[in-house]
Amino acid sequence: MIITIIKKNLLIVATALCVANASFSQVKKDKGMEEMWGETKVSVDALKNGKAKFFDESNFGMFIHWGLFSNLGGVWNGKTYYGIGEWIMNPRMAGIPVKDYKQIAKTFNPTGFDAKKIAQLAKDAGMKYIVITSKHHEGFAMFDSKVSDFNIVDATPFGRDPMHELADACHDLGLGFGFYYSHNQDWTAPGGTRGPEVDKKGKKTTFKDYFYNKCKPQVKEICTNYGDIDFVWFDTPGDMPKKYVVELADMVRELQPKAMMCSRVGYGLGDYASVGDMEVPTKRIEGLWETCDTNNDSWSYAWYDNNFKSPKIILSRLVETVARGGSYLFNVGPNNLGEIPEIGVEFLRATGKWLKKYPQVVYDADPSPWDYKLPWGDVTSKGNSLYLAVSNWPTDGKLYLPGLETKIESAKILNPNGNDVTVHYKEDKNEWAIFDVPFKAPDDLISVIELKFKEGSKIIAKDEALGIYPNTDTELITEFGVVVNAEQKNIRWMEKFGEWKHANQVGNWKENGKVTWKVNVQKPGYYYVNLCYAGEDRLVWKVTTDENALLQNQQAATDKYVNYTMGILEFKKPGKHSISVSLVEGNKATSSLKSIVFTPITNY
Ligand code: H79
Repeated sequence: MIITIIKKNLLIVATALCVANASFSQVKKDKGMEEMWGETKVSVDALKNGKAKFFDESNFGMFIHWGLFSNLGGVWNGKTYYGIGEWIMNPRMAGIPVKDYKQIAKTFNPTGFDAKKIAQLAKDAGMKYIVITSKHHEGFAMFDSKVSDFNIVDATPFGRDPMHELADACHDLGLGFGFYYSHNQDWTAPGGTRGPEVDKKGKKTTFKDYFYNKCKPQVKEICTNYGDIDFVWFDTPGDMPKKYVVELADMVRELQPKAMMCSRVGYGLGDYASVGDMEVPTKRIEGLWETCDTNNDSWSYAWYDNNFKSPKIILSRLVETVARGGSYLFNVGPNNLGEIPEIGVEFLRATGKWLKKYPQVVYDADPSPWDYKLPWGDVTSKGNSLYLAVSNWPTDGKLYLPGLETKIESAKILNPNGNDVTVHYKEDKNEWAIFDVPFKAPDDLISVIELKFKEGSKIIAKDEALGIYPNTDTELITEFGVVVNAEQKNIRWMEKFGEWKHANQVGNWKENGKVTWKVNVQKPGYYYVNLCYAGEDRLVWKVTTDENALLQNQQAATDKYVNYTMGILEFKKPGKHSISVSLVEGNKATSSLKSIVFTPITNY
């Protein structure tokens, strides 16, 4: 079966050529991630029966990580452990023995928990649904469970079921609601992955024991006792045997036919793909997908973690996700009292204020006609409109847009407090549209320019050539270059325990290895060229253009990606060019190139 999904209007084109197991559209991801977070095949069945509509249009939801780990807040026995707080029990963090960990419940009394307040915050933030951890890898049920007494009602002085309160609050406010459930890992239940290998009586246990004694019956509870739910968000399937995943997914579909399951259930059984933790993809992804991100660095509350994303960063990452075709699930971590740190609350409220002004940029919006973000911000679309969401407002009164093929009919700055402001523009012969914009950004956070096109026209951006901008830095990532005699690969790494960084890079350089980008230069002249790379010792890189410009230089290299200046490069003519980077000297195996950055040199 050949299937095309045109994401937002849920159009499915299927030919009659039926092949078993082909009712999936594959989302591109590297293998390593699949091992960790599950395959990312997206079933189109969800689209067919329409249950994906709510998810697809919402584009913005609240994720909540809350559990016993929140009572620790990153501290065990007086020592702070840095990294994702919900992993504090892990041997690579505090290494807390199961029996000690279970004791934490005795002091967990989140009297500040106010479900209505949290649901109202999600609503004020412009989020359309909430997904909360009903049981994370620690194995502690944050709901009233008859299956295991290691739960918030039976094991804590709190004695309430906060999941009930939150489900009700969401339903009252018209928000969607769903549960996260760690189905494979359970570190305190015998037989759970990374859990004890023997039961209380010392009898050896298997994954099967955990699955039938705890996982499946608890998933039944969350799918039965909380009314209609919109999401069941499983995580880290690892090497959980397929038969259990199938059994679990079947049960969820039976009990909650409208609930969307993310791909992390495993074996391609999800309704939509979940890309890597904290990853906003750099390139357009087809199909239904989501990225989950967190409001600071950890998922769960950690006392020291004050690195909150500002409203501008939240909005930029949200718009960027929507512009690549996805939905943004944004996490908060209530503390030991059940309260979300105030700074996170304030920033979310400001985020919501902006979304109230410009809802059309995000809700039910289609992706950008460009596959990637632009230096000044990002673009979403709806019908015959494009929304330019400008987070880096130009300081010289000009906003540049490269490669637009469809003719613009009009442009205006959206002004929710008054009249929209018409923007004058011209389209030059090298396929740039140039807008005359005010020197001061119209909006303190992200300003929006709406471009209108002829009714019914398909808005197309030519992106075989990447714009080199005359008034801002242009970063070209290796993902959009053509690579020969070297290896292009998405990689991820941790700089703090569990906090993932992602990059597309070119490594494993061979003789004559080269990355070449096609570019469209708006203005000829001099540009500083920086290369962002990691490697060893010192490296010599060479940059050349089709106009025979040559730049070659040696700089230091470390195992972290750093921007190094190579020198000045001249483009003699405007328009299409090619630019190549190669490694001349240095350890070819460990050198990794991430991007090239052009900074225009003006006013000399
Ligand atoms: O709930 C959040 C994370 O706790 C969870 N997913 C998000 C939404 C998650 N569980 N596992 N992972 C993410 C992958 C993490 C793997 C690692 Fe590790 C944990 C890397 C370092 C710590 C396990 C232990 C793999 C290497 C060491």
